[in-house]
Amino acid sequence: MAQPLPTSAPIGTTHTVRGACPHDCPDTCALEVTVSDGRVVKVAGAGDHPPTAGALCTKVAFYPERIHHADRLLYPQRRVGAKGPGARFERISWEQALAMIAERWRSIIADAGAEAIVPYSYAGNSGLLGYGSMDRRFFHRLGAAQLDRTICASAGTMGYRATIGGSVGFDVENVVDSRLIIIWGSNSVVSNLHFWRLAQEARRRGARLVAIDPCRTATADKCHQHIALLPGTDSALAFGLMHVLIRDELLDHDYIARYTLGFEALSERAWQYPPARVAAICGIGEGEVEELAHAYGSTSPAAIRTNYGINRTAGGGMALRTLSCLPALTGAWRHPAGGILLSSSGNYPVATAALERPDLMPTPTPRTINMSTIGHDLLHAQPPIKSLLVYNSNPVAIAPQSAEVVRGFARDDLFTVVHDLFQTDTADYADILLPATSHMEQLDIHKSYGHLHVQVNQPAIAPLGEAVPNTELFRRLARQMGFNDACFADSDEDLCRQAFDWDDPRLAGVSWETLKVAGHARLNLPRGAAPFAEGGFPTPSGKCEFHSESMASAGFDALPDFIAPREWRQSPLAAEFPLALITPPARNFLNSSFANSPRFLAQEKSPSVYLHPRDAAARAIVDGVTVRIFNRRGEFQARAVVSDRPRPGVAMATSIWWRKLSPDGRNCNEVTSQALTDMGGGATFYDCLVEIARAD
Ligand SMILES: Nc1nc2c(c(=O)[nH]1)N[C@H]1C(S)=C(S)[C@@H](COP(=O)(O)OP(=O)(O)OC[C@H]3O[C@@H](n4cnc5c(=O)[nH]c(N)nc54)[C@H](O)[C@@H]3O)O[C@H]1N2
Ligand SMILES: Nc1nc2c(c(=O)[nH]1)N[C@H]1C(S)=C(S)[C@@H](COP(=O)(O)OP(=O)(O)OC[C@H]3O[C@@H](n4cnc5c(=O)[nH]c(N)nc54)[C@H](O)[C@@H]3O)O[C@H]1N2
Ligand SMILES: [Mo]
Repeated sequence: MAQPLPTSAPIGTTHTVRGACPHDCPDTCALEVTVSDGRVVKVAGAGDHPPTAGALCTKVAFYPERIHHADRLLYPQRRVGAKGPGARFERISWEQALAMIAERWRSIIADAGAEAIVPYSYAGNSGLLGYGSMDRRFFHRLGAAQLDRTICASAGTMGYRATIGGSVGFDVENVVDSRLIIIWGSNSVVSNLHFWRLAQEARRRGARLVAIDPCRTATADKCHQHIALLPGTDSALAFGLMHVLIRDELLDHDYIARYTLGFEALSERAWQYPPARVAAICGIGEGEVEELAHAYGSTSPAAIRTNYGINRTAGGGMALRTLSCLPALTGAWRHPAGGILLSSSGNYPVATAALERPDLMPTPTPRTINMSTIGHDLLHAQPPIKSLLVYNSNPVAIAPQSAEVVRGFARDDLFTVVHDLFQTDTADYADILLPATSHMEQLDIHKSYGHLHVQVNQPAIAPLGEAVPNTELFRRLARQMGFNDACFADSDEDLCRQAFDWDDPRLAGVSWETLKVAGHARLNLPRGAAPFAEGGFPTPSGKCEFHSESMASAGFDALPDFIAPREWRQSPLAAEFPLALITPPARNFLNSSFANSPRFLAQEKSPSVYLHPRDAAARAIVDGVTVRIFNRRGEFQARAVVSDRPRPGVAMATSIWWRKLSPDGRNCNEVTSQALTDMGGGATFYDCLVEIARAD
């Protein structure tokens, strides 16, 4: 019934297998996995894969510890005590587990319809098979509710697409030749390490590096300049830059005339953002706006590397929509090392419909649940959610406004199935807990959102215990539910073959057969090229769209604008909760993954909140004391780090700790809100006012 297992090598031998890192990170590294006696003993970055260049982040370099962690889930289990922290489970067989799930789902479908069943998944595994293939087919065929996967990138993706047309940008390999690199709302050293390597090379060749971030991060430390704006004010800064570029004639009029749409209207809007106003909105100096605009307007090539850190406030969509106007104004796109990059994922000819089979869905199409409001929806959705299957995600730790999320998951009448490698905070609420393989135990095929290579992940070892990949879980569930459609019999290798449109010119010269042997291949896009030197944007007009008719007809502003954070520091709420809290990733965690590793917990020490000395002094907070971080939604505790890393008025707590491994049993999502972004229905994790006080 299972997939054919990789043949284990004879005892006493060592061999190396080509893998791909499946974590939700732009770098998608190529791995060399050394196996000895059926165990993974070493993981190294592939030297022949240009984006990886033989180097790995610390998390993945210690991967054998994660694979062979004593806490790996190895067998199906069912809960025997109460839901929640401390939940107890007992081993059952796969047959029992599948039968229990099918029986319960049949009765839910009979009573309330299949829409009462909700899949909850994100990118715990980012492989094309692991992320969305057999699982989607299964839920489509079941007629389950659909999940809108908005927790990370949907706002920025939509805003960027309005201007540029898709998730495309400069070829990251070209950035070594940039003269100015603006790292805008991204902490490359932590969350995009292999871009940082290229930026360092550019720096050695004479580039100037600028970081735009409310915190002086490890990345900002190493840049020539750091602009510490208030969270959620990026589009105001971008408009300030436009204002100066237009006022001081630092434009490429020829590029604008040929390859953009709506310049006049955009200029009128930019006119409303003189540097003095922008400085007041962003909490920075007027000179910083002027100086950055002049540097940007007079340095070529100039590259902007942005990321999703700026799409987590009320105006997160507009932030990316506005920023992405800049390179067309100065003609930065003319140069291979100029332009902007948010994500490169739109370059891949992924055969999404073949993988996911939306045609299996019933009509009318089942309802959609937004994953960013799962707490609210578990408590209030109508008709009610009766069952959840959680995989590739740990919502009890990572979803906003934990009090509602936890209350929702604790519902006695909710039937929850969790498939994971570990007993996460979410697993504590499972009725049935199923063991997942790691990527080193399964086959997969990968795109990337930070470079332009396709990769294969070959299984290195046999599945541990009775763990199965996501694909196999849903094959088994399909069989149990009596779904006979041929697509449920596809093997993982069949799925790999179906994952791309191999006839697309971007895959010219690459086939599944060649890729399987080589391990990785660059998309067939010209090296050293400037993709939009002569326009050709994937927008409806083919131009860079300052003015977007499609946004207007969808009910949005036809033009970019600045949208203030919902919890704005100048609002009445700010009197009670004067600090803007942001909760970006800790270096040693990947979202909540790795946050149960003794090694990385030791390195991160304890949940901490960074506070500027001025804000700390005003609250009699000294370095090292335990503080409460709170607002009307909830509170959590952390160790205070008094430091000038965050700018005054901003607090920064590294994320995402497991609740049950935190001293107070809670984490930073106690205070984050379920309010959504301006577009794309995204989460607003960094739109969060709090107060902080000593815990004693
Ligand atoms: N080590 C590590 N790497 C990761 C992850 C991880 O958890 N750990 N997560 C992965 C995932 S899922 C993602 S989406 C990416 C996330 O990586 P990024 O897209 O880079 O986003 P964040 O880490 O959320 O935030 C990046 C920086 O933006 C700053 N920031 C916060 N708010 C604002 C703002 O309003 N404006 C500006 N200009 N800056 C702001 C933060 O201080 C932070 O330094 O990284 C991936 N890589
Ligand atoms: N406060 C705050 N909250 C945030 C963020 C923030 O910056 N601040 N960042 C947000 C962002 S950008 C994101 S992307 C989300 C991420 O949130 P999630 O997508 O939930 O990511 P993880 O917390 O890493 O959890 C992934 C889980 O999938 C499991 N897993 C890994 N591989 C597989 C597999 O092959 N099969 C199965 N079944 N399970 C597997 C892992 O063990 C892990 O428990 O968090 C969001 N939450
Ligand atoms: Mo993310």
